[in-house]
Amino acid sequence: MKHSWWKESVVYQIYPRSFMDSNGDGIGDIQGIIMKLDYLKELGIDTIWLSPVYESPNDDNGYDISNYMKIMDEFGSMEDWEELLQQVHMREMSLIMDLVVNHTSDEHKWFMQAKTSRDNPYRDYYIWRDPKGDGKEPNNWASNFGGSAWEYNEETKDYYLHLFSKKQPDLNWENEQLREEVYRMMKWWLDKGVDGFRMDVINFISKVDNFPDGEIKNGKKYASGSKYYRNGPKIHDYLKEMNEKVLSQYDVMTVGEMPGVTPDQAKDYTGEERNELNMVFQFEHMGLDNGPNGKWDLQELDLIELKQSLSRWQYALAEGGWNSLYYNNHDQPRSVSRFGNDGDYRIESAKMLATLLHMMKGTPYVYQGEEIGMTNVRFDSIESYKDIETLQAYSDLKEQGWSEEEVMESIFKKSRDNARTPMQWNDEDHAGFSSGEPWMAVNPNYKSINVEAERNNEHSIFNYYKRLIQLRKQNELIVYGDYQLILEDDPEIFSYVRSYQDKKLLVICNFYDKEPTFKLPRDINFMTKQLLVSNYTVEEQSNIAEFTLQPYEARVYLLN
Ligand code: TEU
Ligand code: CA
Repeated sequence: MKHSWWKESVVYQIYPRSFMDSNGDGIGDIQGIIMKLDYLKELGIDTIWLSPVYESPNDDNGYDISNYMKIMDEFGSMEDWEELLQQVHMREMSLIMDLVVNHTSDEHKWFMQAKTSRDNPYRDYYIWRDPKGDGKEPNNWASNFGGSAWEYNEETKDYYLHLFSKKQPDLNWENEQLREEVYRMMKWWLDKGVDGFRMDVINFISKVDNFPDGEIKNGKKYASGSKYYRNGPKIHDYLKEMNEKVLSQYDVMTVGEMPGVTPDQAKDYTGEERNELNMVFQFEHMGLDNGPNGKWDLQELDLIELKQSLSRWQYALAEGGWNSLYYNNHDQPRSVSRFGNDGDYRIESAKMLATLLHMMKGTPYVYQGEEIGMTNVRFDSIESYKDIETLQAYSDLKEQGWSEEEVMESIFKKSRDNARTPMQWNDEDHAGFSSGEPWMAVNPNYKSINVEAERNNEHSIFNYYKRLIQLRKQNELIVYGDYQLILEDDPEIFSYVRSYQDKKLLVICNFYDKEPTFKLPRDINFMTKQLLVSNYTVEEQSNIAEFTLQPYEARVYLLN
């Protein structure tokens, strides 16, 4: 397997609005990030992924971009951004930017032009279709945020496609001039020195061009059109072109966000010889606690399914592809609340989950606050929620007859705002995030869960993450070793072995608060064992052939 810097990196995602406010207006900003770079260096981070900081009307918190080459006023100026890049590089870290080119904001100058007339030169940068029958939408696709995926435009008497909010019109990648504009913009950032891109819903950019109706389910008004726009017919042509014209000319890393991608498809996107992307964010494990009716339909996670899912990805991309490893980002609830236990075993379970992920093969991603075990939030009323998807779901589910309690229970478990409450830096007002009123309320648990407290405690989650990250740097085995799931059928223990040259790594994680017995499979032979990390104190001489695990216990052994 070829060695690369991005395979050896640990990435930290910053959601700028909620990270650190430097000027007291309640909104996180670029100078705030600069203030915290030493903190990220201390944690051992190599690469920072910055969620969008571009000019935006903020219908979807910056994922609706009105100017790709300007910084959002609230976040600072281009000079601030340049200072950030320089400060990141000075600390020998890299910076990757969010590339959102499936859609723009409806306030982008291209769309402002495009919507004015059918013969405007920018018209074809977007996707337009005539009304069907007596003025209806061109097809029955639902937007990912609810409602129709089509919006009527008075001036041109037709509809434009928006797979997300109506303020996020989809770009038409069939148009070569549009593609060239995107490539030019990417080069402009790369020439400034950015080290790569995280590409927003990049497997949505090629649509099946006859726009067939989707299948209506459960009496819903709109259907999912996803099989007609995910991994569409020209997706590989576009990515190869982007690679040839832009990416291949720089030493950068790329990660494509890809809802609905399968392991086989991911192999094509990330195959070493294919010249497309380095890795993808897949969603399989993020859907395991969804019921048949999707994300708001709550379902208990089945550990066997999680083991099978993560292992399937480890095996599929073992040769010539590469995995990204994540539980958290700005769209997902907090992992300690979702997969762990944010009550009595918050610390143990956060460490166990981190162990499980960080010892796998792939590039690990840490989302801000994960490293201190930040949890989901339960705001008293829907008024405190800000996220467009959450607010839309609240009204849609109510309309479908859900009770207030049922809706709020789903929001407590799944809302994207769980990840977006301000970063908890200390136990002072607003958790040290801002001296003013934050744009979104701080999680009330900041008095006990915060960076300052974590840093001062050698047994903290933060110091455990630090240890896991160091281990990855000290052991090529953790980066490049082969993966093998063991104890496949155990319903409580997630355990696997990594092998590299003549060494093995044995990872043992108890996923629940019970005390199951671990039995080492007989075919795992070794002469010496060394405990690399654990979340409980382990006796030096303890026997690993068979032993009882404590609640959420995790251990990693190096076997020789
Ligand atoms: O997310 C893509 C995506 O599929 C999300 O809609 C995701 O499924 C959802 O948030 C889970 O409930 C990306 C960005 O990460 C997200 O923040 C944006 O809202 C979206 O694209 C549109 O740009
Ligand atoms: Ca600010």
